Amino acid sequence: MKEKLSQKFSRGDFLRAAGVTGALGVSGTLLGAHAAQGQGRDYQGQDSGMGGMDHGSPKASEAMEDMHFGFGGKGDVDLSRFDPTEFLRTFDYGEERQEGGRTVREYEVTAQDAEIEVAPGIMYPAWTYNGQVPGPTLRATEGDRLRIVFKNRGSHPHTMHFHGFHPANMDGMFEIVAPGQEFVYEFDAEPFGSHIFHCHVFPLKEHIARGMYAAFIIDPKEGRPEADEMVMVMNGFDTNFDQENELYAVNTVAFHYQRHPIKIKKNELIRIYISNLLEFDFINSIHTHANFFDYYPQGTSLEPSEFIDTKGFVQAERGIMEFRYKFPGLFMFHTHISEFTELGWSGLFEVVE
Ligand SMILES: [Cu+2]
Repeated sequence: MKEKLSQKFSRGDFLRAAGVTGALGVSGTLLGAHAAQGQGRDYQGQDSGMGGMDHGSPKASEAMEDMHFGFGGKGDVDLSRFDPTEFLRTFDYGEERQEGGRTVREYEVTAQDAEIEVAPGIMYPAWTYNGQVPGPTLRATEGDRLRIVFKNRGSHPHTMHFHGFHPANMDGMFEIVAPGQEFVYEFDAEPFGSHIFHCHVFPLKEHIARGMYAAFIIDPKEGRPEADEMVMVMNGFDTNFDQENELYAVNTVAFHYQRHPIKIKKNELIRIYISNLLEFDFINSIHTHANFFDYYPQGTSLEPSEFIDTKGFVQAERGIMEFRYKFPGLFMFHTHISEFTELGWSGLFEVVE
């Protein structure tokens, strides 16, 4: 039933459900609603972007609420199943132990089919690592020995293909793991950087579009400066299987960080491990409002290569963003591809003193 509903929902339906007439109107409305909440004011006096309506009437407020939550449905997803706010700062360091004088980290990853909620009321039949999309963010330090016990409990063959150095037989390319089978990947963590892993079974685009990807962070031995760290995986979902995405997001749930702004502290160093796993669309991007960030391509250097406020990404491109906000308040971050913004890839930082 749920699957049927999601399959019927097209890209155009999302736009119509949201009442979208133009990019500015929608962004203004969303931001206006949140700004009003954040500052304890009501919607009156905010530029709602709803030309021709009496902003002060209860009906208008209701309409605003509808538009605000209208993106992908009313209300919220079931956060007890997957909460993108929690995912943001969750790192899986595996089970750590010493073997022959070196650090070994053992991880358990299970492939499984799972219905995931990608927008309020919109279910998607995903193929996942550990029942979630993105999969767990695996993290280690350069030089650690990694052992990843991969169990395929899904209905299709899968693998784990890590970006980084490893022997040919650990590439997750030829060692297809059939349903019910297991495979143990073992290799050294190198080079340090902001990496990814994903399934490499063909048809590749389906295995990726279904959700088989995650971030893979290798820290430099000397570490990086203390920061509030988070992971953002840019993705999208083709809910009616027409090889085109109906909605877009960071960390899966459309508009999640719009509904639940990311709280950060004024002047604190923020570090984001960001990657693009979007399928079907060739390019994605991130733009931070009222700020610029240091950017480290692939995270393989300790020196930033750019100081920018917008960065484009092809598929599998990733890096590290570092910045601080010097003013308190709500600041939008979103892809600068306006169409994707309106279909879910948009959020807010809430900078507090
Ligand atoms: Cu797969």
